[in-house]
Amino acid sequence: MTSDKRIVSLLADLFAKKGLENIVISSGSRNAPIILAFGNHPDIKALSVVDERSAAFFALGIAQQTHKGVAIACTSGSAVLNYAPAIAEAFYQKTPLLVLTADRPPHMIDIGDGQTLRQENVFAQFIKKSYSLPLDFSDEKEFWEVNLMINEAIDQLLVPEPGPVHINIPFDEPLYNMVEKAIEGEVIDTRVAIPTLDKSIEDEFVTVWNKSKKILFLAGQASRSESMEEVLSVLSGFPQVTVLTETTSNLTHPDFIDGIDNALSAIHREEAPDFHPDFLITFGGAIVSKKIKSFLRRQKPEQHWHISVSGEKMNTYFALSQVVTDEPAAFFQKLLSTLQMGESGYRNRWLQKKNLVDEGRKKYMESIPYCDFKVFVTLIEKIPKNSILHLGNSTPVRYSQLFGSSKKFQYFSNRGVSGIDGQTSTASGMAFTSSEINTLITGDLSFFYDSNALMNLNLTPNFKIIVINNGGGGIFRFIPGPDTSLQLEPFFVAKHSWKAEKLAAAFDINYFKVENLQQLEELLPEFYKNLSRPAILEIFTPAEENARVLRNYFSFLKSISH
Ligand SMILES: Cc1ncc(C[n+]2csc(CCOP(=O)(O)OP(=O)(O)O)c2C)c(N)n1
Ligand SMILES: [Mg+2]
Repeated sequence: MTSDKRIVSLLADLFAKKGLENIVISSGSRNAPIILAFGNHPDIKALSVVDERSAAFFALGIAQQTHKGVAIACTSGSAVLNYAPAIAEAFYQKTPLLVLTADRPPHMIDIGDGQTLRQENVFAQFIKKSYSLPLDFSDEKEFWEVNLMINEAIDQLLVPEPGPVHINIPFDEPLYNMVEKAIEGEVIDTRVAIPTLDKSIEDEFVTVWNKSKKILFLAGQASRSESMEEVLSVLSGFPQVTVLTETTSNLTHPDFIDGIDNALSAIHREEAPDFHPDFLITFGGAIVSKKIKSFLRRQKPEQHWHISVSGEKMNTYFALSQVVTDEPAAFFQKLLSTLQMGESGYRNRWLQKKNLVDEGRKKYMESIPYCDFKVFVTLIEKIPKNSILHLGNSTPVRYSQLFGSSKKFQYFSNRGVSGIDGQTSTASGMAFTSSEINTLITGDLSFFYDSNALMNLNLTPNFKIIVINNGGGGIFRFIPGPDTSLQLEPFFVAKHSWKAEKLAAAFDINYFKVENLQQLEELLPEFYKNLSRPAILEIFTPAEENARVLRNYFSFLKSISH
């Protein structure tokens, strides 16, 4: 059985035939045909999440894990607009989200009908492509047009790079009628082959490489890639090469500089020219470190090349010289044998800084009281191996950078647009589809903001939420500007004394809390042992101490390098 709306039964048919599996549906009436068609399809897994904002982030988490398109479907009106934050994140983080919004027929828009707004093209600024389906098809030709359009919409989710696609679908009443047989679509491959790279660009790359004495690779956000790790490990052995990574780049090797802010804090103004690259090579998504952005913008590299499949012009440092349209690991691998090793002290200079700050950090840690910094050290050490680690925006994703990348984790964070509005939902989506333990480390404001993530019957026991409750947005006590403002506590920090305990009880989630390091160390095994329910661990930390310790940390690194 399926909906009698032929358009939507065709859509569900092609969705399944093209190998997509998951749809997250939010309750509503206008989207009833979508619910009937997808919900009854034997090869489609339909999940129900009521809050559209959370549902879209939940789907984003599934897509991040599976690397396959995941659909979301909602009713008409403001429900649609609640998808916007996750769509923007999917767009900038390059995650395939198929957005299905039910609508009224065009003649019913802006005439005073209920739960209606202008939905066509509503996500235009941050969507790969928007489609509007007709109400029905009347002949063979129209059928083929719709069939082609749906094929193309689904293919667009992944090529040339992944991202969100919107299909707005008008439905006439009655909405709930069923028929026995679905409309069968025909699968068409609409993907266009990526043009092969112009050989002259490869030659030019090699020329620039061979005359550069200071070559800096900077790896943006990406999921784990063994081929990238392998080729970069070889290149990081070249004396003129330094590889900078962040935890969210998911690349580890002892020769990579994996604590960018640590190392940069120990580089003095007068020695900075020795560390500046003459050839900067970037790939991947967002970079967390603000320090590296200002370092590279202050003194620009002579050459900056960005490598990506879509060939986007990512001019982050206002020095972009060339864009290479290729898969980065394959591109480096292809050229590896032609890249010369140069004589240079560049690699060693960076590695010396890394060693210096690593030693310094150990010393510094011995001297500090209980605070966010210390809590983080314990968490990184004690969170079980092979965990997927989700890092909330604000300080969690920044603290994680200070302790280097560990092979024992895969790191995720919504760094596409860095919102605090959906990390819990996203992490819960990934936990849903993965067999590993998924730990989210989030700030209190971010947690309370996305508390509807808990209003979800699909939460799984492998989902562990660690809330670092420092009574508001601790980041604003640290960054220069708000820290000296009279508005600091009410408006920037948004100081509060809320606790997560009763929220956890409302949604039947195990709850633990700690207020010092000893309690934390004792409780962590129990928190992870109980795998029958998802769980929240709330860690209360002293707000003012946190900022002081972090500020002093960077001053300390500066001082030891003199
Ligand atoms: C949707 C959204 N609104 C506002 C912000 C701005 N913002 C960034 S961090 C932050 C504070 C977060 O506080 P918390 O989650 O407690 O983390 P902490 O700073 O204490 O680590 C705010 C409001 C944002 N990034 N996204
Ligand atoms: Mg906080």
